[in-house]
Amino acid sequence: MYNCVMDDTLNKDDIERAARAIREADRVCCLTGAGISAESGIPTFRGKDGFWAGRRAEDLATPRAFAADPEDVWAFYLWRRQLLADKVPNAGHTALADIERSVDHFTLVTQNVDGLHRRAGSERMIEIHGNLLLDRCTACGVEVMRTFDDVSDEIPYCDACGAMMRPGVVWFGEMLKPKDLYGAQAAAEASDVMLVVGTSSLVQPAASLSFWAKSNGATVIEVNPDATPLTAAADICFPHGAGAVLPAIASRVFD
Ligand code: BV8
Ligand code: ZN
Repeated sequence: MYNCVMDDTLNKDDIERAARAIREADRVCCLTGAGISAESGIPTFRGKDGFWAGRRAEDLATPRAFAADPEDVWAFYLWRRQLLADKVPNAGHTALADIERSVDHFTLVTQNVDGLHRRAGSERMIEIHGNLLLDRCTACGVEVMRTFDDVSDEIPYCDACGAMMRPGVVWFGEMLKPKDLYGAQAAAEASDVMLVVGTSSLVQPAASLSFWAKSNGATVIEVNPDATPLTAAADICFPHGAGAVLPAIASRVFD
């Protein structure tokens, strides 16, 4: 029995419909965004606290910003790494990991770079925008996964070729890794249920995954307190936080 305290504002019939759709699905794809980590205390991109030193994250997460002032952008990512160091997965992350264990073909596609899904136990997942603790060489592409204890205050240099390292994330204006993008597209297009949690559905190509799933006949379930460009196309909408909705759904998937 999955222990979950039902939030009495949730629509119980919709919870039941969503759980049944997942239970009966052969393939489930889940797309998450910054909103699922909001309840772990991590600022979302477009929320009121999505700024750093008065500037928008989106203006700093670009190759142009890094080329113009690598130290400035490095300091931004260092701040985000330090912010993340004492954060833990919340009930929404944990519920997704539990649902993954009860579904034969479950693929989690996350836009988040905070690593909280993996720490919550998710395994079959694609981090399509990279990972905050990954450093990548600007020249030879060598990647080094850091721990919170060995992140460098200064920009590190590649052990293999001596070139400057950079954060191992996908910046605005950069291509996603083809294997990640194709894996995510395949999972979305093959899904019977597309669970979309905590994303404004504004960033491409991630946001298109939900519409591709829909056009291939998937039942689209959206979990987001705010309306998004996906809301009108979703089959079931939960205008609530992921931390309440996902455990409620998970508790009914198992019963
Ligand atoms: C690409 C890693 C093509 C970095 C991120 C000009 C040139 C090239 C491309 C473009 C261009 N103009 C536009 C584009 C496309 C661009 C794009 O989509 N821009 C947007 C802003 C319009 N996309 C790209 O650049 C992508 N690459 O297109 O390449 C190309 C082709 C040829 C040659 C070269 C390139 C790359 C996009 C990846 C960018 N990197 N992250 C880092 O983290 O520092 S994206 C960044 O945004 C994060 O990953 C974040 O997750 C993601 C999406 O945002 P959300 O996750 O949705 O977060 P947001 O704050 O927006 O929303 C949170 C939601 O949660 C809200 O709706 C809120 O209501 C909800 N919420 C709040 N609390 C809760 C909650 N929900 C549930 N529970 C709660 N408790
Ligand atoms: Zn190198």
